[in-house]
Amino acid sequence: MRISMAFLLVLSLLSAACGGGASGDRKEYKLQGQVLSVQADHKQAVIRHEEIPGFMSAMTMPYSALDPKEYEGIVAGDLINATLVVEPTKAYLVSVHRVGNAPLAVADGGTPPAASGFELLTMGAPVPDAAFVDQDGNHVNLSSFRGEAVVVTFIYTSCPMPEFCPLMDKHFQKMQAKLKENGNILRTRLLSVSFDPAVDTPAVMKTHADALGADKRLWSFVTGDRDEIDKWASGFGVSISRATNDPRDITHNLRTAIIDRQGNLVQVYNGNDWTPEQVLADVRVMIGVD
Ligand SMILES: [Cu+2]
Repeated sequence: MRISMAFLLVLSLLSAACGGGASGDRKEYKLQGQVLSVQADHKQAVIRHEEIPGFMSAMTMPYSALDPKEYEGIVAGDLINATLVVEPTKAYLVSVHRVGNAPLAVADGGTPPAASGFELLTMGAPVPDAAFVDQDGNHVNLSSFRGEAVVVTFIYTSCPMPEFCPLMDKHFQKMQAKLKENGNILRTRLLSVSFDPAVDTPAVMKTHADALGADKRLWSFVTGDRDEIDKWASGFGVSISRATNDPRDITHNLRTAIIDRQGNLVQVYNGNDWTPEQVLADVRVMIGVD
């Protein structure tokens, strides 16, 4: 189930306001599911959970615990109940209770289903060209940005999880500000690729980009043919699955990559624990100012 537009609007308004005094915007949901894996430091567990009415469909994804103690004694296969707390800038579990244990299905390992036949790009190799439409409805290709370093990430504008796409948007917002500070001497283009073209039309992307203060000289939102985008994204390690009964229900991981000015892949970041400073430092070191 999709999160309501009203709630999304509240989320985006709050993040625009730096989240100050946002305690009234904490939401809680009951989560029931099976733990597929727990990190050694107990900070995160991959959980396959049932639908969370009013918030998200059944899916498998990593969840942080507010306190790592919550995951102590929890092992793969455990069936749990927990409370999912969603705040404007983060989501986490509290009150994790083990209610049983069941064998894990053979195919489960916490990894999303592999997109069959797609191969990861090799570091240093050229990134295949891709055709996009941007937030102004213009047709652009990856190769349109040749001559600029490109920092690319994959998102959809209605993603409900604060630590997923909305965090990528915030990181890109910060990178844009830092690039502008020095007149973009790094000659770097920020590229947010939506894998949800059915919803993310140019008009929707434009509204989203404007709300984030995206300056189109530095930061483009693009999408394209859904299957082509999925395939292109998979080269970076992006895995996207959509519920069969509702293709708007999207489960995805996060990848952010740096492409050099000649169009070669030079770096890929997994997940959401990279920082804008780190990525721009890597652009500076690996590609340079020239
Ligand atoms: Cu997302």
